[in-house]
Amino acid sequence: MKYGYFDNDRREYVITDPRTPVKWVNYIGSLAFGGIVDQTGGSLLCAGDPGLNRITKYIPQLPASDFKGTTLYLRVRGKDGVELISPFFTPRLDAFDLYECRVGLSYQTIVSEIRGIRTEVTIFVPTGESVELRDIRVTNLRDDEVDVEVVPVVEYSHFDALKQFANADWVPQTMMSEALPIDADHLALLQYPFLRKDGAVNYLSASGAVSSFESDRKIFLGGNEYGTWREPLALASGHPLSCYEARRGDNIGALVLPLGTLQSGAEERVVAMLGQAERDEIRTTVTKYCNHHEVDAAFERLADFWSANLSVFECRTPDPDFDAMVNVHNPRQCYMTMNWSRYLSLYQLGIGTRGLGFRDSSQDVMGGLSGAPGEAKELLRKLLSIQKPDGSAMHQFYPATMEADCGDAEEEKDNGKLVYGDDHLWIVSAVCAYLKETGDRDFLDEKITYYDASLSIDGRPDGTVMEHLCKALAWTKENVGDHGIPLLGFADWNDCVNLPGKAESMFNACLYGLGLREMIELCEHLGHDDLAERYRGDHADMRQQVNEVAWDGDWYVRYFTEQGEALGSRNNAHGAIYTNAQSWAVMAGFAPEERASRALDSVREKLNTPFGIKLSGPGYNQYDPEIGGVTTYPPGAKENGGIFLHSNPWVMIAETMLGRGDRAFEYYSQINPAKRNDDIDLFEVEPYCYPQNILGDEHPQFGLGRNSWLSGTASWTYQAATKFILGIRPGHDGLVVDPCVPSSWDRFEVTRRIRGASYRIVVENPQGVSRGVASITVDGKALDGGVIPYCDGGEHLVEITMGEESHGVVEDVTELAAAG
Ligand code: IFM
Repeated sequence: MKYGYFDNDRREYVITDPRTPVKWVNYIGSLAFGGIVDQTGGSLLCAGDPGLNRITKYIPQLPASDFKGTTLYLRVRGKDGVELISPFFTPRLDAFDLYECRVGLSYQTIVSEIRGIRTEVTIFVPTGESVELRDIRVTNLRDDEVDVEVVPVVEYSHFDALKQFANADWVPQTMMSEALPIDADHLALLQYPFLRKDGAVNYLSASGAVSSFESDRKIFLGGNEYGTWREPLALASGHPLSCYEARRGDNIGALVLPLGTLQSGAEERVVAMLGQAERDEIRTTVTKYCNHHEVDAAFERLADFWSANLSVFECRTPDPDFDAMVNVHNPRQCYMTMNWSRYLSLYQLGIGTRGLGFRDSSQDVMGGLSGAPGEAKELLRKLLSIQKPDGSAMHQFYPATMEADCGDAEEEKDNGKLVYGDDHLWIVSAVCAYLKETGDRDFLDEKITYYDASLSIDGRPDGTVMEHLCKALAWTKENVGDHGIPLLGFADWNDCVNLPGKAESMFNACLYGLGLREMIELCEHLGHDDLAERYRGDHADMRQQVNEVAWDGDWYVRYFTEQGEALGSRNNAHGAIYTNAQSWAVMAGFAPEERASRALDSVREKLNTPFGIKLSGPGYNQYDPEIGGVTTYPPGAKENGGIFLHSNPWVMIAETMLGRGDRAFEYYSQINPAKRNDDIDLFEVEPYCYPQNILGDEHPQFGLGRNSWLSGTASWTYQAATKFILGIRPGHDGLVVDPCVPSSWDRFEVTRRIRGASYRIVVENPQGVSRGVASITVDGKALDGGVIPYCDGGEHLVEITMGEESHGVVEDVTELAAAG
């Protein structure tokens, strides 16, 4: 460990050195109000729309030594005079005796001790509210008494995050501050752009009395514009702040909150509040949280939410790093991606043309739905409402307005390529996953409108959810190219391979195949035999087509250009093999057993590295407009031969389908960020969540992680670990048990809560196999087959013995292929 460690009992990661290689962040609140908080207390907050309702000015591109968005000072008067302390390390950067940033479940607690003053601050957003609370406790560890003032500071952004940087006269001319008395002791310092003065405004307030405040950065820093955050002259002087209500300028909020005299050993508490609300609501919220019992109760509600969320799947295996991720950090990341999509992180700043992606959110639903099925269903409804009447989908939507667009494909409007060929297909798997988890069959009959921007929402055509799914499959069936493989459109999952004209995509073929498998299962469950039969036929047709045209000898090709050239083929000097064509051919049930293992062996031989599996290789080494955005990256970066983590769990899943548990687990472990905790200077990003990508071995910085938190990696690694490695996955008729684990594991346990019942599943592996279930008992009774029927509530004990004599494998890839 270098910068911190996992505290599994408290379900936290503890950062012990604030000088992490890059900022390490956590999420608080939700897209409705919330954002990211870093390990030095900086926060990027927004409400509803990160591009158009930004609250704090957090500029990730500035050096890590700057404070960003929010910070805290203490002004301490002791026997040696006035001292300034920054308990969050930045901006003063003084050496600490103790520093602990506890990265918790939707909260961050920063504890620091410096020069005999201990500060503990817990930062969180009460569920469903539009205010960030900073619960601050200061303890005097010195022998002598001290006088302490606490000074929370926020630097505001203009609500339009892009304008903030684009117009340096208009923005400051419009920014206003105003002091709003709450009662005789309390005030809220408001901040708003002039044009919004009658709407929701930002405010900074506190549970303690405010002795003075500042709203203008220049006055606070002093020094005629050359003061610094390290030594703001207005604070260092020891005098009260100016109490200036700015009518233009660079707005900040700074409150001086006197805690009075702290005797040796004494502790005082004050809560700072940073919120956004209509003026007449501010008083209610501030008054509420002036009562510290309300603060404690809000924190407990948050803890209860997370206990319930995480209790749906808890495991105990021989690998503590696996357990830490599966029990806490991975489901937390799944929940955050389901909420934030790719809208706001240190790397994706929600500005301009990035909304919630159809494909991204569909996949996020699959990872987040077991812990939060209600939120997952809401998101599914939104996604279905941006599916078009023809079955294809808009690429993304903006949740504040529910307007949708086609993302980068808008550029190709005139060339008739407005569609990403994969988007609509993801919803099939997402809805089926939701149905398997919840058994909510009524959802299939719910009517949801299709997206047509030319019509008002009330005038749009609608269809049942089942019809939406059928239309999605039908669109792909009807839109194939010269090889009988589905059209690529502007792009498929790999956003940045953009081939002109009627290029075809093996990924879309496989995603279609998986969608068909899901619909076959669903129709069988519903007794829709004719439809099931039709989809079996469609699956068989596409399977045959893929195997006829896309097998390249040792692996499947990835694309066909309009001219019929195969990409991802042995004949290509660059981009000769792509991981996804191999893993997905197996997941779709298209690859016959021999080709499946050959294709996955090729991935291992050509693309595997100690830090993960590369997306493709070798990397393209110059820009080629005919191939698209992928060639704008140097070899080894991102989609161009980088280790794009999202595609790694697909290989794990495919390996489990072949019963190769040792390999699946090796692939799991090599990208497990918890395992990078000891070589973290190379990895750089947070060890408690998955990054989107790691630089590949063609890049000089091989092993460096980038773009942490908001990635489909979260959902798919969680699914790979829980449903395929541990092999406990919801089916329509019961809980399927089909573990595929390292042969060295002799035992593991899972507690799965689903549909109102709880199953404690104890798995013994006396023969050291990877896959195969020899026997199952439920509450002492032997079970035939590998599906535990859903029980009507209660707690149940499931005992499983793994062994060669398998009857747990219910959807083996070759069986399905044979059925096709
Ligand atoms: O699949 C995409 C995703 O939608 C956005 N980030 C990159 C991925 C791979 O290109």
